[in-house]
Amino acid sequence: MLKLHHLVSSRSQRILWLLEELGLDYELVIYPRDAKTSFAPPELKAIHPLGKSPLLEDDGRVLAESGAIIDTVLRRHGQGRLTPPPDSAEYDAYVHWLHYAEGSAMLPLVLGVYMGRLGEAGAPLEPRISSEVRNHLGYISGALGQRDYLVGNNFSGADIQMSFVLEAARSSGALEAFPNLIAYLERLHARPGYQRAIQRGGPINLGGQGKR
Ligand SMILES: N[C@@H](CCC(=O)N[C@@H](CS)C(=O)NCC(=O)O)C(=O)O
Repeated sequence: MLKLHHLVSSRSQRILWLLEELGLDYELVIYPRDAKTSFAPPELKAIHPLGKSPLLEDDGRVLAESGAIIDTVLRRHGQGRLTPPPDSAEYDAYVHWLHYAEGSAMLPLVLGVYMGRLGEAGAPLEPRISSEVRNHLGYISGALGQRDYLVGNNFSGADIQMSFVLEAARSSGALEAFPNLIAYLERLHARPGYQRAIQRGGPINLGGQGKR
C-alpha cells in the first residue's frame, strides 16, 4: 500500500499528481504548514529524519526526495508508463531532467526567496541570482522549443518533476519572459490527472515568494 505524506502547497504535489496519472491506490495524509514560518510540522520528522515533504511509504519503505520517488514509483508501479525505453537516448534526457530540477534549477529560485526575506540587506545578491534564474529558464525554454513535452515529446515523469521549477519561477515573476514555458505549464495544468491532484491535495500557492 502506498501512503503519501503531503505538505500543502509544496513539492509533494508532484507525487500526488504522479499517483493520480498512474491511477494507483494510495492513502493521502495532508499536513498544514506553520502559519508563521511556513515550515513543515514536526510530525514529518517521525517519518523521516529530514522532516521534509514529499515522503512516500511503499510497503513499509520510506522514500524521500521527489526525483528519486518519481523514479522508484515508475520502476515499481509504472508498468512502462511515463518513462522512455531504458536503452533509448530519451531515457538519458529523462534522467537528466529528474536530477536537474532539484540538483540545479531550484537553487537560484530558492535563494531568491531567502534574498527577498533579507530586504535591503539582500540587494547585493540580486543581480547574480536573477541572472542565474534567467540562465536556467533560458536553458529549459531552449530545450523545450516548440514541443509539448520535455522528453521525446511524450508526457513523462520528467515533466512532473520539472513542473515545480516552473511553478516557483512563475511565482517569482521570472516566467513572464518565456512564453513557451508559460504555455507548457498551462498544458500540464490542463491534464485531468493534475486537476485531480489539486482537488485532493489543494492548490499550489507559493504566494509570490521571491518576487522581484
Ligand atoms: N529536494 C527535496 C526538497 C524537499 C523540501 O524541501 N520540501 C519542502 C516543501 S516544498 C519542505 O518540506 N519544506 C518544509 C520545511 O522545510 O520545513 C525534494 O525535492 O523532495
